[in-house]
Amino acid sequence: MRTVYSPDHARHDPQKELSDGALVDAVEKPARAEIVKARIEEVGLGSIEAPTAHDDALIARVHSADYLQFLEGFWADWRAAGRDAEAFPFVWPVPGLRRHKAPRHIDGRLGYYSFDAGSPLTEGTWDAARKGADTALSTVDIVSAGDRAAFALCRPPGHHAASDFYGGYCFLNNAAIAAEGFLAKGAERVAILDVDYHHGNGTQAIFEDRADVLFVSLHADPADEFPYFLGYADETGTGPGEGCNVNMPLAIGTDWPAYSDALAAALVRIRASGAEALVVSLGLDTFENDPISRFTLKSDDFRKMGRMLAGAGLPTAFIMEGGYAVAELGINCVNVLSDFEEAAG
Ligand code: OKP
Ligand code: ZN
Repeated sequence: MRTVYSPDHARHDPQKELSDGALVDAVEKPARAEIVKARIEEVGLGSIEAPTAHDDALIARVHSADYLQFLEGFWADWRAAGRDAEAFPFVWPVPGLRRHKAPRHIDGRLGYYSFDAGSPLTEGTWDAARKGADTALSTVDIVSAGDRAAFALCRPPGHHAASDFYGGYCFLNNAAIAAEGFLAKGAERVAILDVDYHHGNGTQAIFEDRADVLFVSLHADPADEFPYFLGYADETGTGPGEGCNVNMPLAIGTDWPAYSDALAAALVRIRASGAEALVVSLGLDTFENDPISRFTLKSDDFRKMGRMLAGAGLPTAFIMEGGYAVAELGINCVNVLSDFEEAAG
């Protein structure tokens, strides 16, 4: 399987994040991508290629023009305000306040375009995220040209980013952009399967009123886990998208037997949808030793996951989401991909 990777992911290199009542060492850091890349090389999964440049058209289908302008220009605005540390928002337009226009002040703008204070914005964030979108779109090109699957080693991740706000370490929604890529190549229906431990609230929000993209997500129950305010089972889609959003919240401590039951049900939904292409939001943070998560999948279970995903029989773009920097991250990620490939034949 071919991997698309850009060293520019490391331009997003946050030092600290706000978590558990303190500024702690950042969890979403460059080492994550390097651990995965090293494992791909070690097992010889396939070539590792630079992304090709794509224009903004498909990104602009997913994100609003003003949000993209905010992200691209943020660091210059932040510097102009006399700041040079990593940026964190601290005030948000929750219900009861008004979100009718972006304020002029940089702190107001930060809160307007975000949903959490745990996602540092840095000097290189835009460049890294923009290259991540190219990375995702390049895997769509590879799959559309005939490969059964390809892997986008994106960093930072994307599935928490909605059309006009960032959060959960995510700035551009790479999986949503990939889905738009498959639609632009002629697919009438695309499925996104999100196996990250956290609910992909951004992806859901982007597609919840649409029938052309089915979103199916397995994740920790939001009553107990980030992002807390989306990801419940009764969110089934709105308007024309009614029935095209499927949330499967799972209990803290979920192990492979329970997880694989849910995954089998998710794959039944995807097969029944008539999707012509599959985007997998590949988070590896369901692993038993993930530093911030609380499911109990073992390294070998990721092989079984890869085989089950291959059973969907669809052209597949794997988009890296979460999964944090432990030594097994590379093993677990490549276990999914290599067993997918073996099972897909
Ligand atoms: C991003 B992805 C833990 C803080 C966790 C946010 C987690 C974002 C996960 N003390 N903060 O879905 O893996
Ligand atoms: Zn996650």
